[in-house]
Amino acid sequence: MSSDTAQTPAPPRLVQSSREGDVLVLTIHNPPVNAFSPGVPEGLKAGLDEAESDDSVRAVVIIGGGRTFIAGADIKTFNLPREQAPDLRGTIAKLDGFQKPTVAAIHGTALGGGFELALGCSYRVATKDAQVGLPEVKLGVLPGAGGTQRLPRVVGVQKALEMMLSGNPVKASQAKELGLIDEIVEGDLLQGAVAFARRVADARPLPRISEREVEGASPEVFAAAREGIRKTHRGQLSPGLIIDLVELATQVPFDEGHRIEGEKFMEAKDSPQSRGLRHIFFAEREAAKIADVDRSTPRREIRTVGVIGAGTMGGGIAMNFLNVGVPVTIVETSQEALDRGLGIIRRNYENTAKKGRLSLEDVEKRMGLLTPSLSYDDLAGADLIIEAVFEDMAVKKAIFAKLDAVAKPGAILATNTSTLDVNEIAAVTGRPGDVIGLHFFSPANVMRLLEIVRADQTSPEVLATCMDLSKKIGKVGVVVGVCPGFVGNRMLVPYRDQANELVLRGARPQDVDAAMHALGMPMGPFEMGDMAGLDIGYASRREAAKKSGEPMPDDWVDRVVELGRKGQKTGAGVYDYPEGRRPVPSPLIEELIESYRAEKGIERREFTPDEAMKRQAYALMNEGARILEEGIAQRASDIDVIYVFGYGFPAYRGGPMQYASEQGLKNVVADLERYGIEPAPLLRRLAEEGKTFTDYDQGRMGR
Ligand code: T1G
Repeated sequence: MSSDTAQTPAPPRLVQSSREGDVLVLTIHNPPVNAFSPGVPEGLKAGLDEAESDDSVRAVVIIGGGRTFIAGADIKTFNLPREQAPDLRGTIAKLDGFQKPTVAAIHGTALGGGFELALGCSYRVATKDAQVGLPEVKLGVLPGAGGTQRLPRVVGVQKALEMMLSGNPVKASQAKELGLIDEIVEGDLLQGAVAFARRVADARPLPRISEREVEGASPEVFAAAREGIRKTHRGQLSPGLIIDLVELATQVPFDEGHRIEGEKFMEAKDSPQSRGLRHIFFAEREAAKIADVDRSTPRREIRTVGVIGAGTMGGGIAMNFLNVGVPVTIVETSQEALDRGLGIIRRNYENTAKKGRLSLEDVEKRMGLLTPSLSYDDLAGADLIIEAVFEDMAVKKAIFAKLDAVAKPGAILATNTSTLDVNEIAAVTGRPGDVIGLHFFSPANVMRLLEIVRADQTSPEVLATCMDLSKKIGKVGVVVGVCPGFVGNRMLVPYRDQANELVLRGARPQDVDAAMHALGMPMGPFEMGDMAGLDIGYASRREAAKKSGEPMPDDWVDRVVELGRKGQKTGAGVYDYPEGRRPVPSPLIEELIESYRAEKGIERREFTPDEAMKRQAYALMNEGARILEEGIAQRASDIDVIYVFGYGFPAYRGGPMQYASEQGLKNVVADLERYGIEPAPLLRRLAEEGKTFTDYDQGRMGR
């Protein structure tokens, strides 16, 4: 190689080789999850060469340092050119052909490529709390290092399809029953693995999964799997590829199937869908980082929680804490409201128990942690108090004034308001640093998104405590600033305006909703409006107009509400609901829209599904760009997390900002201008600079 060729720096040494007598131990040190990063394959291959050349070595144990076995390929390396990507397939091939027994010693989570590597070993042993799985489908890819060919050779077609299409891990005990694990090690894993390795050191022939046959193939199994993913993975690419590859494993020799698997993996990895899912994977984790709040910021301990209001939201919020063993005192204004609220909580738990997801004993344990009360005095000891009453500023202010008098010093005072000014609420207390917004999404015990609303004076400690708490209760916390609707609901306004505009100018409501179904949304704006209740938007628009002295709004949807059609709750809204919740286009509404257009002198025009979809998706993104500029959201990726976890935006599109970046922001601006929609200044600037929202985030976060 000529001297001036730039030497690619040697990868770091991430694998330590050591001896336990006649067993060579390869320990991977690549915190935090021992991802299969550059340096890991090199270390493992070197270790195997050492074992091969040393006759005193009778067997090899591979084990993860720190808290887990290899948790998968390093997702960050997916964008590397193929020749620079860590050679996972080559490492596993070397294991598969190795002439001495190799034992994977698993603790923590052996996932994806990590588990594929374990399947390439002769044997696998694990601690009892270890988990193994192939979650690649959740990243829009497929097990690309032999998993689609080896897994069915161990567990059969049906179970292999189940595991790879769900992407969910199985516990060590179940893995042992399935034949994926040879032994559960009690006590020290390394010692257990070494002892196991010694016991099998002379066993020949060495077991090789790649040499086994696949059991359980039938046309019906594959047909059922293909039918199933039409519902569970609507519009996605990789689930179908997984099914095809498992079917291939039943038809061709291992090496042929393995080769084709490698090709299909590259196809899936380079798809916009995988980029979207990988974007969300990292975005979810990035959202937990608060740019100007140091990781060392002290946290307050949350041992007990108070909830004010036992309505739908208050009850759901309380359940989040009961579920993780945190006692809750819930306060209402009347015994009847309290009884009703507790009844709903109990019924929710009992329904979960009926589905076998909770024991009756757990129901009682959780209900036992719930203390009903009619007095604020009972909140005096709470570390966190969450107000969840109806959206009226005067009522909320009165509550926070009372809390200021009753709550102990250091208690965090949170409002669950979905739109109101948290600064205004904080101002009625003498402790604005302890006041924050915790905006849960209904149903609060189910929806994973939690908008953590940072008021001007919210202290870093309170912010950091609430972010940690969101993870503890299984929520995805995203910090947002104070403005009407914060981030999620604020973006709904132009989204809904655009939907209404499409209908006003010629589209039918069902076409507008269908366009968002095509994007991957479970529900379009009109279905969502009918479900939430059209009267809520109607009332808040009027309230806002009254406050600001603007003229009363007039829109064709308002006419629907004025007919008493409030949505599902009145059996009719934009759609008719002849049987339960299934929306049926309504001739009456079609006529109402026609006459409204005539009244406004609007000439009807056609819209293609593509334009209908882009107008709506870009309306979301455009407002997101404004939100970013105002500093209401830390990152564009935070906005994506909000829409994926709170509003059903398809994760495989990566969220509204990522989706726009995928289209090319230059193209987006051109589309918006063609639609007569003013692009946000930041969007226009990024488009002119040929950048994406990810570039913006990296620039802003200095990454
Ligand atoms: N690659 C790169 N970084 C990863 C990573 C991975 N596989 N897994 C986690 N991280 C980072 C994560 O971004 C975070 O970084 C830190 O580690 C802690 O993660 C060929 C192609 C293992 C259950 O899909 O499910 O193998 O925020 O906060 O809650 O077939 O991480 O600290 O900077 O999630 O304790 C398959 C993905 C890959 C597993 C641990 N494997 N990871 O959860 O920690 S594709 C996966 C997880 C593959 C092959 C294919 C979880 C975890 P930061 P964390 P955790």
